[in-house]
Amino acid sequence: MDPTLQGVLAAIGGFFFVSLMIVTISMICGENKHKRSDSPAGSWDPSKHQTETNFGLSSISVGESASFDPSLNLNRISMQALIDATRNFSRDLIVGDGSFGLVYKARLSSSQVVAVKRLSTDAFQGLREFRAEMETLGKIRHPNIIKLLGYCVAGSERVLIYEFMENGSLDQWLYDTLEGESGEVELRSRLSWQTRIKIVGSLAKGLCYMHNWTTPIIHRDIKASNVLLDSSFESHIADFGLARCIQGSHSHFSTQVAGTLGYMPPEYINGSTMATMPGDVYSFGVLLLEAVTGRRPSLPFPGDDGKEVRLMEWINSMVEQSRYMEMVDSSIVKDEIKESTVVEIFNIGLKCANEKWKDRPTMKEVVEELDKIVA
Ligand SMILES: Nc1ncnc2c1ncn2[C@@H]1O[C@H](COP(=O)(O)OP(=O)(O)OP(=O)(O)O)[C@@H](O)[C@H]1O
Ligand SMILES: *[C@@H]1O[C@H](CO)[C@@H](O)[C@H](O)[C@H]1NC(C)=O
Ligand SMILES: *[C@@H]1O[C@H](CO)[C@@H](O)[C@H](O)[C@H]1NC(C)=O
Ligand SMILES: *[C@@H]1O[C@H](CO)[C@@H](O)[C@H](O)[C@H]1NC(C)=O
Ligand SMILES: CC(=O)N[C@H]1CO[C@H](CO)[C@@H](O)[C@@H]1O
Repeated sequence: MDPTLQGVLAAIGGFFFVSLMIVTISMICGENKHKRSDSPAGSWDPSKHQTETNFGLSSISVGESASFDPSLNLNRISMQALIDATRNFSRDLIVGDGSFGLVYKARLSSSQVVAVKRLSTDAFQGLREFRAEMETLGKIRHPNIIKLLGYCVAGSERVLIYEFMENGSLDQWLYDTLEGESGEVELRSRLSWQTRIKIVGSLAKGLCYMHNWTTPIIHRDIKASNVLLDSSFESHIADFGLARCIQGSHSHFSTQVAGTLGYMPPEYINGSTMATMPGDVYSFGVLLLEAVTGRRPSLPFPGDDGKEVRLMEWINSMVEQSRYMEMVDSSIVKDEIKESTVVEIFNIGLKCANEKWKDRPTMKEVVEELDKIVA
């Protein structure tokens, strides 16, 4: 081809490409600007029903039964009300420290006790988390999923307000230690076998609910610190910062690295950007096994021969030798449990944590199996 003609063609092509880029970019920006002026919160619009001061929660009229309501009305609460409720974000009221900000226990003027999560202001991550929580949690209501009660947007501040969980996270119950009077370190508490099964069973129900939509909600970060416990030790799933809605049975790819080591299914690890229902099932299985063994999946520990071993490896080798009872957390009183039940529970966990995602059960099947055992 004539080099001059080639040059002209290249120039024309380049011109069109650049124009297309400019149009696309201005469209995206325009859309964002439009959204921002409507509602600082994201793509849905709570501003229509905002009330700055009324936080009596009477406007959330959703029953205990599962219901999906995209127009669910969250309360917008003023920064002043939050400053009053948290005594200007007093350190004494801090109950948790997540990767995106501190969590405070607060009492609103209505005398309701809530958890206030103040997202770090500078980080892009904080904004992402805010949006993700609003877009998922803000729309769903289920007894085993933490209730988002309201939010606050003030300047660069983003704050989320949740129902308060009196018994903190499962993580704290399994691993937090207290120093006794004479300096000895002991576990803060001992969860009984029954309590652990209740925690795992109610968690399964919450996950099942999330997966049961035509556009399922994938949590992607099921782990012990994201399982919050109320006064009767029912689970409430928290932290939807990484959650994704996916269409049908397709997996969703995103640019965000998902999950926590130890709970992450093998198929996520190469392209660590997937979100699938079987992925959540895997994490659930690991969590179940963690709950009954009291061992962290993310932290290798010395096995029989003194060599470091990971939770899943250890369980697999113990199962081969049928040493189920020995795997149960040593703080559980063994006389109170039947070996056959222990075996069944381990088998459910192992089926969920199967390396091959196609062989994992659905959460619906898990709920049914757990119900059979508990019954
Ligand atoms: N609604 C709540 N009621 C009581 N305590 C809470 C509540 N929400 C969070 N917490 C406490 O704050 C801690 C931090 O929560 P958060 O969800 O911010 O982070 P995380 O899950 O620990 O970490 P990451 O953000 O990395 O997943 C929790 O582990 C829990 O102890
Ligand atoms: C609240 O705390 C911030 C800094 O932590 C301080 O600048 C501000 O003056 C305090 N406000 C009140 C009302 O105490
Ligand atoms: C799943 O959703 C259907 C339709 O909304 C509902 O009838 C069913 O009870 C749900 N199942 C579970 C296990 O949540
Ligand atoms: C991950 O990558 C390795 C090599 O890069 C490959 O052998 C393995 O099959 C991959 N695993 C999955 C689950 O795709
Ligand atoms: C350790 C702990 O905080 N346990 C609490 C769990 O919830 C019940 C009901 O509120 C409390 O009585 C326990 O003290």
